[in-house]
Amino acid sequence: MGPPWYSNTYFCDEEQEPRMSGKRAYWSTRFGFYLAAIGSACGLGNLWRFPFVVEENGGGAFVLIYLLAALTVGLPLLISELMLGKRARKSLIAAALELVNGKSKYSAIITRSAVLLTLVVFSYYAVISGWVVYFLAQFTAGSISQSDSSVNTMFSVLMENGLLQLMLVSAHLLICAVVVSKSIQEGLEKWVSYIMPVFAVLLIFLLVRAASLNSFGSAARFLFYPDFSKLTMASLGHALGHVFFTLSIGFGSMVTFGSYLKEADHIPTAGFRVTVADGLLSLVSALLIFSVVMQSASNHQDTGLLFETLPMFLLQMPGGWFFGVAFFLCLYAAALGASIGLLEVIVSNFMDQKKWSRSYATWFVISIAFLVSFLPALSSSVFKNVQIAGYDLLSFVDAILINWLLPIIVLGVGTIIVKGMSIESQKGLFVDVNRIESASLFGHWRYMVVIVAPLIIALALLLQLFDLVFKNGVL
Ligand code: ALA
Repeated sequence: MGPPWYSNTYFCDEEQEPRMSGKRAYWSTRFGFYLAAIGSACGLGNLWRFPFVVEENGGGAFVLIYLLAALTVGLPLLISELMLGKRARKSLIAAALELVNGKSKYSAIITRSAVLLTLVVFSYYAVISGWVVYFLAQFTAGSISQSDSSVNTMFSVLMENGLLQLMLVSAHLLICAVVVSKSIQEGLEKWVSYIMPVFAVLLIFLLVRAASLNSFGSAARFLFYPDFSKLTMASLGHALGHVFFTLSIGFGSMVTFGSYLKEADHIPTAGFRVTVADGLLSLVSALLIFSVVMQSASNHQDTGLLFETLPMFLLQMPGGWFFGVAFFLCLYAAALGASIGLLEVIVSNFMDQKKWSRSYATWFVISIAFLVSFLPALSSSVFKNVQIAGYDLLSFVDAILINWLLPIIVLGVGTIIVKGMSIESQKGLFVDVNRIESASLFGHWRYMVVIVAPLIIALALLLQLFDLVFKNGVL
């Protein structure tokens, strides 16, 4: 049983394990596809990462650049990845190699690096998901009280206890493994399709409550009034990195999602809706979190921003315990949906490449991810004195993965798609004969992916390099 869009005949393909047979399953309803794709895109990137990246980059001007980057670079590249998946109906590595008849070393290197990057991101994401599990458990047990110091102490205890963090990571990885090894249709979309709409309603409700705080106006001004003097040379790179991370571009998850689209589904519309939903969620989350941050006198920043501020706000509401449990439950569902989207990519690539069974591939990947997670999980305890270029270890891992490696991989994958696929097949996948405007949009899309996106990514990387070399005194 499930919501109306989750039918018993969810997939048209009757194969038990579509990937093993080379056949692909399809979404039975379009709405189901959107919820699953949005569920994979929306997650900790929107609620946990976006607010602290905005704070680091000074607010409104950064938000404006982020939104422009999402529409001009993120959306066109998201469409490319969906196109590749829909055309090849395979996972990233196999789909990209098929484009070049398996002959390009460049394609093999780029796509394998993308899957490797996804594995590292999945592992580091598991650490933050573990923090969510911790707060969910604290709220459920009623061991969190309505005071700033209680919330801060709780967060500090978590930060200082590396073993606890590793246990939380294990719990999260175990849940992901069980869901993914049970196969995609039973795992991924069912969870997402239940919880994401509830989360959206809860966030809007919390935002309405936050609108009564004195700080709401200042938060709105901070987020929406662009003060360009606050930007640094690295801000464009931070905006792009976050766009790719939050839309799950460059990880291959959108290639996997594209492979499940039906023949009649219009890819640009799908990409546009996912981008808009993801952007709205980020803006709502940031407005909520900054209203709360600006209301309290204490200083919160960096990766702890969400966890140090929101619990207190929730507790101060009538029925605070209930809202705390509901919020962290929904946040965990979002984190799980995104984690499963990432894990699915790694597992399906191993299945396609090595012909491993789903279960073997899942447990293999989970074991590696657990080992990789040690570094970020212990960054605030065992490695707390390690500082690299002014970053603690967790922030450094985050910056290297998202601001540097991800844009490079995205550029590589985008190049494979636009060069490897003939213009005729791109047109066939992009244009919907029933929509007159889609033929002219095709030219704009090509211009964005062939010229604008690569130039902006290259410029962002160059500016970040200048920032690193001159501001941090490398030279
Ligand atoms: N796109 C996922 C998120 O934003 C990874 O959390």
